[in-house]
Amino acid sequence: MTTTPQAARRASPRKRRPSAPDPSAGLLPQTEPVRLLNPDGTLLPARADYPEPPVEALREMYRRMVVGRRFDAQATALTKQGRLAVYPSSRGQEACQVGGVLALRDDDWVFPTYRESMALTARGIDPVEVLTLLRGDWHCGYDPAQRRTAPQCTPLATQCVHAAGLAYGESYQGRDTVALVYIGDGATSEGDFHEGVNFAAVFKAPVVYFVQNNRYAISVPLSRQTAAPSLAYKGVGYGVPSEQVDGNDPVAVLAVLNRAVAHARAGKGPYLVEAHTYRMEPHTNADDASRYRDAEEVEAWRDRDPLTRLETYLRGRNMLDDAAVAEIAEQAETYAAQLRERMNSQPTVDPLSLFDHVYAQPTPQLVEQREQVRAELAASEEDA
Ligand SMILES: Cc1ncc(C[n+]2csc(CCOP(=O)(O)OP(=O)(O)O)c2C)c(N)n1
Ligand SMILES: [Mg+2]
Repeated sequence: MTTTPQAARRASPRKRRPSAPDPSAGLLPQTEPVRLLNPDGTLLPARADYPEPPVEALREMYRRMVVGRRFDAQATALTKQGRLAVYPSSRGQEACQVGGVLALRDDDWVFPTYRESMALTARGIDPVEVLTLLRGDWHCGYDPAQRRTAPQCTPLATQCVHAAGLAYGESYQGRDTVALVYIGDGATSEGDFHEGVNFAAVFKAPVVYFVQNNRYAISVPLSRQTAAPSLAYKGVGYGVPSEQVDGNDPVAVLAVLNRAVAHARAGKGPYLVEAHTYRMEPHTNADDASRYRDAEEVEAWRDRDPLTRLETYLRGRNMLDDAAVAEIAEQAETYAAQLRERMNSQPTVDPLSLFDHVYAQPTPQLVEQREQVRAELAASEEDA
């Protein structure tokens, strides 16, 4: 009788082969977003992987979030008064806006998008400077090298490659600075996102890619943006450890970002964090969000407000009382009043300055265009 190989295998007890190590171990995000606070602001059981940040840091986070929300409302109002050309609000995303900058040192770099005005003010940049670009000027308002903050990026995802290059350069020169990239859910479909993450992974550039998944890319909902189980999975294919976090839980946002930044600073390469949050306002003042989403959906997210959540938590830890809440609210009012006053005086801008600083040696085309504008301005002055 002949025995088939299959039958022989069945007859002899199978030896257990030691399983090969899982190459994705340590890269995959948790199946549920990390959460340290319940939606009502009470603390969940402590976890070893994400220690709770110091309560003093969380109190400062609360202060910056309150001031940030007031700043955001003021900027929206300034747009209605014609003082800004456009304003993309980040109301509802305060935990991410402030958490991103609090996780960094002053000498680290931030690569923001157009939605990060609040983050930049939370970083201590003068709010009038932050709003310069949105006011319609040709420059970003602040000195990027001095503030370690790139200009707010409008072309989607281009900041991903800029950050990879800069962070690689910093580490090449022996410095331990980290670059944090803010990016939206929609922009993770762009080629530059993938190229940036891939480069950073291969060359171990210390970048934290911080995806604020606010569920919309203008009118495009997340369900039409990706078939991935979560945007955090996009890092795994490039060998980048990735995590997802409840983006309206300020304690968790800071804890997860602290770990991501520490990883990058230790020379272990980039990290990707997806924060699940929600854009409470329309895309910008030029958008009508009621055309593509229901009021009930927005209302449901109002109940997950990151500010109320942090306030409840801090009151429970005896780090905040009525007097402190009132004092911080007053600070926010003063901040907004000063901004209003300063923005109400119109700067005089020479249109010809548009051509300055483009090149050290202007190209013949630029010289020609400058001359055209100068002639038009002179003609319109004569007509007046
Ligand atoms: C390369 C490029 N393509 C298209 C646009 C137009 N655009 C501006 S904002 C936006 C949506 C981006 O959505 P998301 O990345 O989710 O960021 P959010 O606005 O929600 O913060 C689009 C398509 C652009 N600015 N740049
Ligand atoms: Mg979005």
